[in-house]
Amino acid sequence: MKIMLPADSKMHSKAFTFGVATASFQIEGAVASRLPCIWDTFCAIPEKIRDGSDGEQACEHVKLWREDVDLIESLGVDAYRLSISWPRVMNKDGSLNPQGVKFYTDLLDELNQRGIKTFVTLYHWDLPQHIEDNGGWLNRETAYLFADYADKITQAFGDRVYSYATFNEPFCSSYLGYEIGVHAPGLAKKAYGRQSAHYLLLAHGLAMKVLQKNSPNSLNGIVLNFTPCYSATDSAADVEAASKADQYFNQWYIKPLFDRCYPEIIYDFAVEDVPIIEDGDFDIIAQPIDFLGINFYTRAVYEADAVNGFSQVDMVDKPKTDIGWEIYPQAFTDLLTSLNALYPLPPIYITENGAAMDDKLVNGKVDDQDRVEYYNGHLNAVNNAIEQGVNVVGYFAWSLMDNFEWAEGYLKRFGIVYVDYQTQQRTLKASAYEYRDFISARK
Ligand code: GBH
Repeated sequence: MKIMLPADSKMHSKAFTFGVATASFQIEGAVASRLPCIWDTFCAIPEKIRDGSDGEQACEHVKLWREDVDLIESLGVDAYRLSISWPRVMNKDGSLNPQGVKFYTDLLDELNQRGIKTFVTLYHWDLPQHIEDNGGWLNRETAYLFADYADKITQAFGDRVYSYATFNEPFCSSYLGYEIGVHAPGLAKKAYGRQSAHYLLLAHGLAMKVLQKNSPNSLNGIVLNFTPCYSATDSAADVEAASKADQYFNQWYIKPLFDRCYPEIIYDFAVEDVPIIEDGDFDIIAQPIDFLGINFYTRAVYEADAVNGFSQVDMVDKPKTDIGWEIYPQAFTDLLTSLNALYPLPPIYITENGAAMDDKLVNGKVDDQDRVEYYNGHLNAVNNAIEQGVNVVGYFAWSLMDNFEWAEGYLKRFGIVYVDYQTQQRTLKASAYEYRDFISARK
């Protein structure tokens, strides 16, 4: 199996950026050299993480980062997307922690020296625990603390960063973390989900202003995840259900960025579930962005539900990855063309796309042909969207290497590089070789 695009694809041009992505908590380890964060706390609650694991070791990236930069370079990618651990770079009193800052400036310097573009996400879910203890994303004050963190860290980084994203997937923080409680901090109330989403978006807007002031030459934006919603049948009720699910899970996070309001499903809410929104909030949220990051993994199918309005249907007998997510590349094309029709989008980077597979290391090799096929199908889906006029300018594979997969612990492997957690040895999988060859074949 090869990764192959049509010969005339725009993605064959060197102007298109290819990269690999990671996130701080999922790879760094070295928890003792930073403040505790909500994921440390969450991992300590029995039953929350499927294998009972935590971020204590992970990929020991803080120790092995030089080796990991070699690894990234060996793939021949144009860019590396990483996230900054807020609890590693800031002290409780709001001052910068020089040791934590040095870790990232050394890393960024090394990447820059090797001509690898740096895509930095300021928040990939690891909120300092002392801020959660003060209400976390249910406290409006946290949005201002985030803007202050953005201010200090971007000044410290100077011109080292090619692109900043404020947040990774506010949906996951608000819905998974505060509404259904399967992610940190593990709270479960609809009103919490909606309120935290609003303060996360407010924090994005406040931080965007800071980024444009402190780092006007970098490409600044946000990363959103989308799970496109399809209706189980053509019945009006199911079509309506899919539309409501789409408003709730997807449009909720993008519509305010452009249209200065939430989707109309907000009018279905019970009074106590409607978030507190202050005058002027939408003007802050809708700061112009230089790029939009889109993370895509799978789609979801919905049917009407008398109680909840919509409920997800399991796609039995359909191809799935080993984490149970349906493999449906057409949804990627549909997503990109529909967003392009709905909003005046800036250039788009696909900031994550990938598959979890139960990889096995056999005689020093991992023959993950199913993952190669996933990448081939999804890169072609992106190419189809580009052909239909969508301005996608970059693509990042999730992930550089196997890592801590949140509530799934270390059981699910998303890497194109295999990690043996006993020895911390990294081994390129077949998908890494195919991705490398595909990238190097560009004109
Ligand atoms: C991303 O989250 C994260 O940014 C990254 O840290 C993580 O490792 C990676 O993806 C893999 O999970 O329940 O079948 O409807 C993605 C989160 C994935 C949430 C798809 C919604 C819907 C699947 N999204 N999921 S399903």
